Amino acid sequence: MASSKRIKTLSVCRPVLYGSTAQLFGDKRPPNAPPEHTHTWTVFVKGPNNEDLSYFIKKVVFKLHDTYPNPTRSVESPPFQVTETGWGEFEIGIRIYFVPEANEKNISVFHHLRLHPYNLAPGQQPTAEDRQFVKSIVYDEIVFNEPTEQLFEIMTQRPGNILPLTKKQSEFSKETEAEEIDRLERANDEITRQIEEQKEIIKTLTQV
Ligand code: SLL
Repeated sequence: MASSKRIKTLSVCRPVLYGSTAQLFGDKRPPNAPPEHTHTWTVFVKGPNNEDLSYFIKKVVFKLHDTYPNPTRSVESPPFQVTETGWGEFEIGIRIYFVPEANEKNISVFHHLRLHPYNLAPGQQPTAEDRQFVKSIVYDEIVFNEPTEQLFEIMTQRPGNILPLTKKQSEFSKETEAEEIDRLERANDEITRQIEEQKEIIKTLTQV
């Protein structure tokens, strides 16, 4: 019989996506939106193929900026997401609670809500579409080390314990991987530039 005993030799893991999508109002202004609001946005935790994660996630609590009424939003059933309108970007706290069988503490991540285009090459101007739809999504994996027997049973009854390599997903990973490499290369160039700049400064100082 399944129990809360832990299986010492195992870990089980599930892929998740968390992040946000945002859209400029344009002509379609929601009737109740305050005049200073410019965007509709959604922050979420979901499966890479939109699968239901509620067999191991009990609830997700999203902590919004204090300018929002009731900024702590607890979502107790899927979809684990909050949709709002607003004008500004801010850090959203995302706390994920697991089903009782897991006997695990909650985990907490932070997501920077993006409303404006980012990650553009230096000098690159955003297109109208870049401005209209902005998404910022992180791929992550939740790992249960030494799961309880009960959780192990729940997890192995479900498909998806092996990361399905669908076309969509591999494209997604490649896209984010390419963006990350790009970001690192640009950071590297910038640091090299700053080092050279500092070297020049030191040179002029030591010459005096
Ligand atoms: C900023 N530090 O200055 C951020 C704050 C606040 C976001 C962003 C509207 C809330 C409301 C809203 O978008 N708040 O009107 O209920 O950019």
